[in-house]
Amino acid sequence: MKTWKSHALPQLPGLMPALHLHETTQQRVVPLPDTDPASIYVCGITPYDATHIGHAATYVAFDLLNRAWRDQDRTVSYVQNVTDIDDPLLERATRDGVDWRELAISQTALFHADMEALNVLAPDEYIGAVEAIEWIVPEIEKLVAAGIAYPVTGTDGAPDGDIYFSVDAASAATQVSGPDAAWWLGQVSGLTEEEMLPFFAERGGDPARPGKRHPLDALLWRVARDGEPDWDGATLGRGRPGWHIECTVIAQKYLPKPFTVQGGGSDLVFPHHEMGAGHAYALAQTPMARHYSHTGMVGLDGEKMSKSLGNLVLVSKLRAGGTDPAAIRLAILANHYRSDWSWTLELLGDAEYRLERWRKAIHLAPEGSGKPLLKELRAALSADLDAPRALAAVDAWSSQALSAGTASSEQDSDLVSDSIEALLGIEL
Ligand code: 5CA
Ligand code: ZN
Repeated sequence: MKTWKSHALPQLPGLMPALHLHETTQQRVVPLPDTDPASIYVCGITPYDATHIGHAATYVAFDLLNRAWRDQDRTVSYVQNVTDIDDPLLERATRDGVDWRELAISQTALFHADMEALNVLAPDEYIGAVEAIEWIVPEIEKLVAAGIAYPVTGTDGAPDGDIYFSVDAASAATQVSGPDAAWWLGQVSGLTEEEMLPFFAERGGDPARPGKRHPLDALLWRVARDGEPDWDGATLGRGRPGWHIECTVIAQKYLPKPFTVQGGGSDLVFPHHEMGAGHAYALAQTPMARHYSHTGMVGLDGEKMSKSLGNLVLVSKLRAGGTDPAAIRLAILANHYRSDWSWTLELLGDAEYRLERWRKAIHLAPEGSGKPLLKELRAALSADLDAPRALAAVDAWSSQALSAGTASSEQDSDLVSDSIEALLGIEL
């Protein structure tokens, strides 16, 4: 599928130091693998009610990582999906009386325009779940053949056609030797089964479905139902894939096994990334990713901003109202990517004021001020993408520039403006 267009990336003198990033499975900040190339998969949108500030914050966070890697002169492979077939998308299309394909196409286009406006570097591969079905089917067939996937039985005791991933069979099959040679339920999230159950029910799972071997077994293939779209499933019969296997297969098709970083919001830790890791391990006998990284949840008025709650602030609406997208990006960057935070008009107002100040200061760069600022930006971003610290550094630099009395230099202005653009994605 077509992706959006990246703005040109200024080249900076020198290199970003070694990167450290919080690792979900270890719950601490660790050095990132520094082998080239770097590879990242970030879970994309389900295309309705896009793009709200929570989505934008997640993609801006991983954009900082992408920019940091590029500042280390690394080659980066970036893959993102779009979940263009799923129950919530079908439900929304039915509610609004529109064709689900039209809804997905229009919302994906809106998302791309928002990403471009927010100066998020585009992924190399942007893949829809629908276009991936032909690759997904043989992978599910492999899991069935290996005894890791099974058809559930209906109330009459006969298989009803839906295929599930057996968490017990998968963890038993991955107990092979080696330093990281295993997957078990809880490897990614660190949750106990008891803690998993409510998340599973909330986030697309069906713990109470009769006929499953384990309440946390996840859907791999849903056979055709009346009134729902379906695709050729070869030996699986017509139907459509479950959510987690889509991302697993897309990531494994386009990225190394394992790839460097799996990213998404913290709402994806369980079950999505947990199950994805299990699927990947069962298919390739290697971990899905070396590193799991998750962003905090953005809220509005004390609640998570989410499509189901309907408490959304849309990037496109703000843009249509004349808000500068660089101010939206700055408002996002004022929060550390791992913290949960709330969108407020005050936050946007502060970002607009900050942007105006930076834009005034950029023409008055004190001589010799560019290099120290670049060094501090790199230090902040290499330490778990500390954008608030980077913003504070630019604020301090701006105060210095705006206080009269120092000779300004065009060379320093250029370096500061390139640094802010290349590392923070803010165009002055
Ligand atoms: N299509 C799936 C991933 S495969 C999905 O979760 N789609 S989504 O549209 O619901 O979310 C898109 C991305 O934004 C995901 O990475 C999700 O974790 C993140 N996200 C969703 N809501 C928020 C929020 N309130 N704050 C921060 N990130 C969010
Ligand atoms: Zn995903």
